[in-house]
Amino acid sequence: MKNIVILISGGGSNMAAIVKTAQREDWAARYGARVAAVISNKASAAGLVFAREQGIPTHTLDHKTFASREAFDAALAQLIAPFDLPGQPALVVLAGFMRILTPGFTGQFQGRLLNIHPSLLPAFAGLHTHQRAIEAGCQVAGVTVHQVTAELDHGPILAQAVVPVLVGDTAEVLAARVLTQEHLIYPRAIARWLQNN
Ligand code: NHR
Ligand code: GAR
Repeated sequence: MKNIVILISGGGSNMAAIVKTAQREDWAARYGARVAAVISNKASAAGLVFAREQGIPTHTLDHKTFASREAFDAALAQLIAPFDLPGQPALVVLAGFMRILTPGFTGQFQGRLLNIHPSLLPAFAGLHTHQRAIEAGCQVAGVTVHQVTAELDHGPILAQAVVPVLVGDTAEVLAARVLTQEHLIYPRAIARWLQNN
């Protein structure tokens, strides 16, 4: 069985969309894959509650208790290790995960480390994407699923979706419009990745 390990920091709605799609489409039978664990860097992440309700093992790894990013990432890799089997490497999925990962970590999981970023990359890498798109006068915004590399929000693009920016949009309103697309394209991109890998 190929293990999918999902990393979150907050609401976990993308994680929930992936879990629900995996159930509905029976990814175990179709791809031999399952969501094996959900890891959060924040104990308060609402997504942990959903994951536990689904019977998925959860872990919290509080980055504030580590002296360096390297130490945090090493502990994160240790948590993933039991799911990372010889011949069956784990797929690691960032879903609203808010800690920048070190080159050591991204190198270890290169090619099987995915992220969803709420902008049309290469525009608006980094944070506060919706506010920046509105302030730039963009008429469209959107979301990108990409492979994670050492360089933030710059890995190969796997999927994108576009939404309009409407007159009067606030960052919150635009974020909600983008999020509905995230919930559609992230499960699709992961399913395609599973099919091809
Ligand atoms: N790590 C690498 N190496 N490469 C990427 O492409 C990554 C990554 C880690 C996370 C998600 C990303 C996004 O989609 C992601 C992509 C957090 C920050 C950030 O500045 C930036 C981008 C992303 C996630 N984080 C602050 C930090 O100091 C903390 C911010 C906070 O806690 O609110 O790590 O946008
Ligand atoms: C999503 O919009 C995701 O694209 C974004 O945070 C939200 C998380 O929602 N990710 C980033 O901004 C990464 N820096 P969720 O926790 O409900 O999936």
